[in-house]
Order: sequence, then structure tokens, then C-alpha cells
Amino acid sequence: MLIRGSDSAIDLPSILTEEEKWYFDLQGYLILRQVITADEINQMLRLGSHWLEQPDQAPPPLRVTVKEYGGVINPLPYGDRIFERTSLNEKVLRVVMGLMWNRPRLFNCALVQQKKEPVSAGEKEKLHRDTSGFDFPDGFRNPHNDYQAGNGQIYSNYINTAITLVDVPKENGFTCIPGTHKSEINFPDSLDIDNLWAPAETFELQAGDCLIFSPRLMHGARYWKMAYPRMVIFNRYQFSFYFNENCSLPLKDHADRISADQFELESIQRGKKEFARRILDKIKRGEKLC
Ligand SMILES: O=C(O)CCC(=O)C(=O)O
Ligand SMILES: [Fe+2]
Repeated sequence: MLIRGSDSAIDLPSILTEEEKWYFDLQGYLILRQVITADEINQMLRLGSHWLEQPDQAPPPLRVTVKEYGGVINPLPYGDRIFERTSLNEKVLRVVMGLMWNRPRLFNCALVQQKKEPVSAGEKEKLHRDTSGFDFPDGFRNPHNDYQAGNGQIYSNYINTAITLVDVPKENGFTCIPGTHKSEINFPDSLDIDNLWAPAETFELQAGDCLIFSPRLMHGARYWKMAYPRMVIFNRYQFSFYFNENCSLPLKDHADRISADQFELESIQRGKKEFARRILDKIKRGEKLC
């Protein structure tokens, strides 16, 4: 007879629909439309642009990196509570929780600005897999960036969510070769973003849409071609039970700048988190997530 712990995931049903599980298993990403409101987008754009233009005005725990053709603000939620609407977004968390046994930990939240830049003729974007700092050989599974599905269940210990604050036309923004989150075959040197066998996809998005993806996908960013800058917020989650990447979060000395839910989201914890319990209860009662 098998003896199993009470916190085993074996009988834990995923809160993803069967269609979502099937689609994510096939493609390695899902798109949720309009997860934040126009009002929230405007507030976030206003703050983000202000801090990028005047980094000395950003509240102390924020690091603002300004480059010639863009910039990064990190760890974003400590700048203003409005950004918790991205990390703790219930619609997004339903999917993230459904992919990691309802136990997400946020280990990075950043706003990224990308501007149009001069590109030499013939220069192409590169694709990568996120390694969490340690490159495993092709054919090996990196435990920090693993994807598995079996017996009707699905698991990805690392998920990135990208909420765009501006409209993204095709051939811009996030790009990936769908399905490569599952590949155990060496990535051929000859494979390119526009190869005939498995071309990299791009996605038409509206401000407020969210792309949820496995960083095991071969992915990257297209050169930005619009006159306005790309502004996108990445929230990176990992299975809270084991992983402690970026263990500086939550920032205990600045805990007053974030909510108790955000603090819990950033903390490593074995058991189910309170906000997760509330989302699961809402789903059970058939209530709308926000
Ligand atoms: O800019 C993008 O959409 C891709 C960024 C990326 O590679 C990442 O966040 O891991
Ligand atoms: Fe990446």
C-alpha cells in the first residue's frame, strides 16, 4: 500500500478548464484579455513613465535602470499599491495557480520599457529559455524551469505573466516558438525565428491583455517598431513549496509599502496561502474574479 502525505498534489484538481490545460500543454502559453481596467492602465503608465524620466523621484526600494532604448523598474509593487493589481490579479492567478498546484510565489515583478531602436539590415532577434542562472544541458530538465503533464494533470514550476500597458501590433513584443516548452530535442543551430519548420509567433494585444507563458518556451522579444514605447509588466512566479529564487523578496524593511497579501505572495510557504484560499472559494461559489 502506498502511504502519501496529506499535502500531496495527486488528487488536487487543477482550476484550469480542460480547454486551458489542453491549450497550454500544446502551446506553452495562454492569453487572457483585459485583466486590468483603462483607469488602472493610465495610473500605471503615469507612474512608470515618471520614474523612468526622473529616477531620483522613485521611492527608495525601487531600482530604476535607464538605457538608451528603454528601461526597467524593479521591484515594482514597492513603488505603489496599484501595481499589486498585476501581481495579485485574480484572473491571472487562477491560471498561475492552476499550473503550480495552487501555491504560487512571486519572485520578480518589473516594468519594462522598450523603444524603437536602429537595427542593421539582416539583424535578427534571438530566442532563449530562462535558466534561472544555471544552464542545464539540452535534454535535461532544469528543476527551476520544468514543465510536466500527465494523468490529466499539469505542472509548471515557473510561469511568467506579461501584462501590456500599450497596444502591441503583430511582429512586435513577445515572440515564441509554440510547443517548445515540451521539447527534449537539442535546439538546432539552423533554427531561426522565421524558419519554415516552426516559425516564432507574435501576438496582437490590446493594453490590459495578459500573456501567460512557460519560460521553458524558446522565446524572446521582437524589435519594437512603434513610435510610442512598449510598456509591459512581467510577474514571475514559482512553485512556493520548493523554490526560493531571489530570496531578497519580500523586502522586510519595506514591508509597509505592500499589502499583507502581496507579502504572502512573495514569501516561500509550504501550505496554501490566504489569497489563494479566497480565490478558490470565489471559484467554488461561482463569483466573478477581478
Ligand atoms: O520582452 C519579452 O516579451 C520577453 C522577455 C523575456 O524574455 C522574459 O521576460 O523572460
Ligand atoms: Fe526570457
